[in-house]
Amino acid sequence: MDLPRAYIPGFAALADACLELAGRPERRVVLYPHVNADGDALGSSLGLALLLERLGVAVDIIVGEAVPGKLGFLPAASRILVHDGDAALERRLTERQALAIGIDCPAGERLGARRALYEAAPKQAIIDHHISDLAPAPLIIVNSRAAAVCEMITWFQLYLERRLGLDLSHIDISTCLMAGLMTDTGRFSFTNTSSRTFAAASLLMRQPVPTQQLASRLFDAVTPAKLRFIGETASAAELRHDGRFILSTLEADVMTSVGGVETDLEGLVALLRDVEGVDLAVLLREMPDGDIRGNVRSSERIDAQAFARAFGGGGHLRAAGFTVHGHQLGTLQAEIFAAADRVFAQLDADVAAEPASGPEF
Ligand SMILES: [Mn+2]
Repeated sequence: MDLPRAYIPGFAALADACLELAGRPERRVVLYPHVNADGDALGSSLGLALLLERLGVAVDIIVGEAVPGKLGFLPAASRILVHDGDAALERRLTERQALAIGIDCPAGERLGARRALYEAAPKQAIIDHHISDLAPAPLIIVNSRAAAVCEMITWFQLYLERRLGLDLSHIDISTCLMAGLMTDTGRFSFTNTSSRTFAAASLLMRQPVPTQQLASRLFDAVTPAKLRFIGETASAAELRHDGRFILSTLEADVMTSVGGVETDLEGLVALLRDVEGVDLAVLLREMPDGDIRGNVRSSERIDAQAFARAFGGGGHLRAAGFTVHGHQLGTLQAEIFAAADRVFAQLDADVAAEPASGPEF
């Protein structure tokens, strides 16, 4: 397996900075995954921590909020420290961090309340795969073509193995890194999945990674609360425009009676969008403070972002959202239907205006 050459200078500097801390538990590497850490941010942090520890380097991982229940199964997840403003923890970390590494985020950004702690370290590094305008620097390793930071850490593992002449593979490392690869690629289906992603996955499979278990925990598992939300979302759904528009609502009392948490709501609007024939899906959710949160998803025929912008929100072309204050759910629903009427009237007019025959080849 060939290590992508572009990584080598960055990896060499990062390995130097880490390996000089080997055997010195009072001088530690501290990992900072982005706020609301997901499978890639946590999987790559845990994988890197376990990897460095095999080389005698002491590592801490500090996150911004409690590890989400669905990621609690990751090997060594219980050792993750939560930054909750505890002064003693901050002091301990400040004293012993020799190298702070931002994981899956650009420098300093998306670290929330941990930013000062990260910046207080004598040395900082970044490992990230988002598009950013970070200037290249010795300990800044950014590759926006990597599907996941877990892909980058897998190559870092191979780099260390070659440099040190060791086999560092371990089932726990592979499991953590595979979890992040699967998360950020939608189980190897998103367009970011490259031959390098599969090559990295192949390296991880030197160990018997329980891929089926990972897939079911990361993607298929449904909490009892989520099951109820799916039921409520489905039964409140209303289709219009020959089944091309779908709107559903979750009222505040449903949230209260089901008693679910934020992650139980993931995927609900995608469920609406996936209904056959749907081009535009909107889910409205009454928040406890009276605001209404709207999630918008669309097919390639419609601009979800433009739709959300009309209600003061924004996002991506196919996935967007908005929050409105001081509205009754019923009133907002009527406004959404009216906006959808305009969108589909325009769409139908555009289709009618197209030449009857397609382009000639
Ligand atoms: Mn990521």
